[in-house]
Amino acid sequence: MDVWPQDLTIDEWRRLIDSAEAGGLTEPILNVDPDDDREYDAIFIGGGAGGRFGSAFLRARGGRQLTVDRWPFLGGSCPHQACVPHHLFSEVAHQLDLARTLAGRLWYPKAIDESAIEMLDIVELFRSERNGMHAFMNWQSKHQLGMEFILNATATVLDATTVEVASVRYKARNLVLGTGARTLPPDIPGTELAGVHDFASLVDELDYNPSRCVVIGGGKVAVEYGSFFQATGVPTTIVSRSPLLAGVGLRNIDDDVRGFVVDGMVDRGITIHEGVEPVAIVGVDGRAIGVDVAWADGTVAQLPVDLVFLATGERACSQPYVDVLGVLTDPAGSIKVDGRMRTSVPGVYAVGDLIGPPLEMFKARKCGMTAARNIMGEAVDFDFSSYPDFLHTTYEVTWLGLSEAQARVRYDDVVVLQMPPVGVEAGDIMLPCAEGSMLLAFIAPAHSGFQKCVIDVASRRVVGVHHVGFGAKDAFQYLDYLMSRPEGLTIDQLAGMNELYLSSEYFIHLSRLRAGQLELTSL
Ligand code: COM
Repeated sequence: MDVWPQDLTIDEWRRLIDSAEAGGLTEPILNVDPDDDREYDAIFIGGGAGGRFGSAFLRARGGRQLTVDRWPFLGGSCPHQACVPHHLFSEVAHQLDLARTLAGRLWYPKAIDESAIEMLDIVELFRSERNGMHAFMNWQSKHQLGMEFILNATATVLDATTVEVASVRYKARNLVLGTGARTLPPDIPGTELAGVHDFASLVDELDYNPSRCVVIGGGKVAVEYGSFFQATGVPTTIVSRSPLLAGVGLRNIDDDVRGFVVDGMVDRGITIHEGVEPVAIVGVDGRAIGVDVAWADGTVAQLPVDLVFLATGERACSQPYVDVLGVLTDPAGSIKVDGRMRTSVPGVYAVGDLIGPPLEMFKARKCGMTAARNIMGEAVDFDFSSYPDFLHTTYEVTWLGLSEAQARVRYDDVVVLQMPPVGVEAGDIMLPCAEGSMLLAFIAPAHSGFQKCVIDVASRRVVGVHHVGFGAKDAFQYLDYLMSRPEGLTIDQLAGMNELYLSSEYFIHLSRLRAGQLELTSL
């Protein structure tokens, strides 16, 4: 259907997307300007975060783009299966944890009604409402950003300048590939059984309330979804070959943060088996009923399940471009690009999860923007080797820069400002009581979080910040900006900032308590 002449409202977009998802609309949704005879500067294959932001930027620079997506909406997996449901589920985990922790105090009921908590309700809430977000993105992309796009249709790349969509060939000066990555299942029998899910199939397909879950994996996704499952009353076991949160991409997590987080998960009832090998998912009548796990001493035990959650990493969907264009990939299958997002094939760019880790939204969006700027004649690089990072358990965990251990290797003299201070137990003081944890500080101080700022004494520069609590993501976005300036951010500059809260996630007050020292010491 041709929507170019129509000025669809957000509600009309939603009905269109609903219809496409229900199978009522099977034809492509065409939003292509018939009166523009300019050649496309770029065709974006995939309208996720990278494709959408790249397209918006290229348009804003006066170029002409076409964006194609197999789904009937722009925005990609982030609002459909990944970041948005993840944030919803993590907020649910946080709220449930708060309700349980504060039960019987103030206006909180003596106990929360555990029978009213159903994981399926939350998944269905997301599933039933997500098209509202998709509708907005379509409306914004067309109405406000002036993008041309074709949705609900597969793009077939024929060569470096030609793409076929629904039997029509479109030519462009450049291609921008942005079709993401998919879960790489572990190489064990049984991953095809019913009841085995990854983050994507969980939101698309879950149709029962699980009663016991095994999560396979030890990284962010394992910890985040495991915490959600446990919080919704599903007893959860995490099985991981390596120690939890110790993968390469998580190397900057501070040891004290990791300890606080993992201990907190165990306190909340999650069973964690590290250094074990999942060897098979076992099924009866096509449905998973157990996970066979081998311990280091060779013994194998079966963990009973009705939900197995795969959090074993992702692999870029690069093969079609290798086959047709011959783009070079790394050993993990991610497309190789330079700092300008150029692949090994002239005129072909790649962005987002397709080029490998980190699989983060900011990176995808800025990759798209970088490709667009280069296509439009600017020579700009995007360096994402350092960035602020986060995960959720029932807490929000944020980190940026070096861990204390890393800093001690790199610098001769390092001090830390932390709360609770070294030697003080979490429950012994009502701190850090950062944003969003004041009630916890007064009622359950051990739950009020942890924070640490790492400083190089010689330069007085902040080289790492770490936070477990709530609401610190905002702070860390700005701290990242300040710390990554060539001149960095010193304890003295932090001490001069104006805090809006007593125990700020910016570490302002802790810095001010120490910045008077000419020879810095830890706090
Ligand atoms: C994120 C989708 S929810 S996009 O980056 O806005 O396109």
